[in-house]
Amino acid sequence: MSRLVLALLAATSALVAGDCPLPYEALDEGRCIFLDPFVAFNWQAAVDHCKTHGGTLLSYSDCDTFALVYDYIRSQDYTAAKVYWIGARDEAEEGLWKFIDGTLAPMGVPFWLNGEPNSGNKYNCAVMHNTYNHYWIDYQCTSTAFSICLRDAS
Ligand SMILES: [Ca+2]
Repeated sequence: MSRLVLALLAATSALVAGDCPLPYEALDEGRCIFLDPFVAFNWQAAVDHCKTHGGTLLSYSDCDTFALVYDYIRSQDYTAAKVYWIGARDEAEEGLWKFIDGTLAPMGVPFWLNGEPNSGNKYNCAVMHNTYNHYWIDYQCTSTAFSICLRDAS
């Protein structure tokens, strides 16, 4: 094979592989995603599940990531039909939504369903809910939902 073909093959495999360790898949050039459609967890167990797998429970505050994750969820019927945790909660102070790393989560549309969060101090964790086109709503932290972990590609 020519040197050019070999170079193209190398570049292609690097893009496709995304350097994501299993069970992760490439989300984009720099990030990996692991959606676990088999076991539902409460919020804290989902946080721990992602940590065990070297990642962080789904947390984002930009529309590009929302769109990528949305397309990923919607690409299969069985994943489109599920509810997924967001790594944000307002348990420490009602109404102050923070990600696991302590940064503030975005509020309002387009992340949250219009009018959400609206359920007060018994609903302190956020999910992407399939009934609401996977916009965020507040949810009881002790309920169960599915996990999506993100990590950087290596
Ligand atoms: Ca709350």
